[in-house]
Amino acid sequence: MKSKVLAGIALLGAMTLAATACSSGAGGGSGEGGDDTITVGFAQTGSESGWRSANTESMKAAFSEDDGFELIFNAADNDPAAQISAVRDFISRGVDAIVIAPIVEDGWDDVLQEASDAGIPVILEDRTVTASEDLYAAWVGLDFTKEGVMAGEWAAETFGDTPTRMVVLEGTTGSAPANDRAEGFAQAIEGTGIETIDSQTGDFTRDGGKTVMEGFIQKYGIDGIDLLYAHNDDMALGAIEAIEAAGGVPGEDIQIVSIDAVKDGMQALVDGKINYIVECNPLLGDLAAGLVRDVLAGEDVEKTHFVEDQTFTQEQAAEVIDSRPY
Ligand code: GZL
Repeated sequence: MKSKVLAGIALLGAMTLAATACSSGAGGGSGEGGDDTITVGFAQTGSESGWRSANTESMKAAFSEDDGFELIFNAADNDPAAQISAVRDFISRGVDAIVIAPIVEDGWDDVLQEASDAGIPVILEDRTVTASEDLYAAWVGLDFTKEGVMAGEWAAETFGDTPTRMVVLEGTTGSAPANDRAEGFAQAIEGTGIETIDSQTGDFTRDGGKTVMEGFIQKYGIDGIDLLYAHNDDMALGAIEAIEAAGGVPGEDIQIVSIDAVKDGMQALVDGKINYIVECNPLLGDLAAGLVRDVLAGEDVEKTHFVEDQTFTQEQAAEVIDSRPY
């Protein structure tokens, strides 16, 4: 499968210019807007995290009326069945294109086939699916396995052969980021002294991270845990509340490595409560809009488009936190 690696925000800007320059009306106005308006149904996961809010904002800004779109937005509240029925609703409304951030990887074959049969192209943004790649036009997002590897490499370098008791706050069960971040991290810590003593989903939410961490602390005690690997910042932030409520010092008694690099996570990193963060760039709106235009214009687009991520230590976070766009 050919893929394209898109580096950083600068390229996002270039894609925006390209997308804006593309001929409008490529959708033929078969949706609900005027002749040249491209009607797009966007099935978002929900509003589970700070990352999701930034992603939704980016998508709404890119699929704006000023840019020739009519966006029909649905947030599925992290409910896979509700998300699939939202896509079916887009199909019945005859939109020009459908964009999906799939909550979980499985269960998409039938509805994607229905969209294909209806002649409505589907673009995936953010998370991936296990359905055949013939059933969607393109995907743009992040390399979740690589994010897990980068987080694991920090842990391996930090703890090495030292016996280290780690607990894991997993993302939404069945989601690509949860599966791939677990896999990448495990690859990176192979042969080290890091042992996973417990692992449970916090569903990518702050409350979920706090509740699960409270359970870990009840079971092992602050002194029984050396390291927390959180699949996203929101769960790490919830865990920090639980650690502090139990009289522990996050970032010291229990070191924390997380993924996303949203503003609140980066602030906790600056404050020394998180030790390392791997970025997961949510600003995918311009790329997704460009792909919708290209696909509707009949252009030959590559199937996968990776956006590159970076990593942050506490020192690096202090240098950049005020200039970051999310
Ligand atoms: C990753 C995205 C994940 C984020 C979470 O691209 O799907 O979902 O890491 C979000 O914060 O809830």
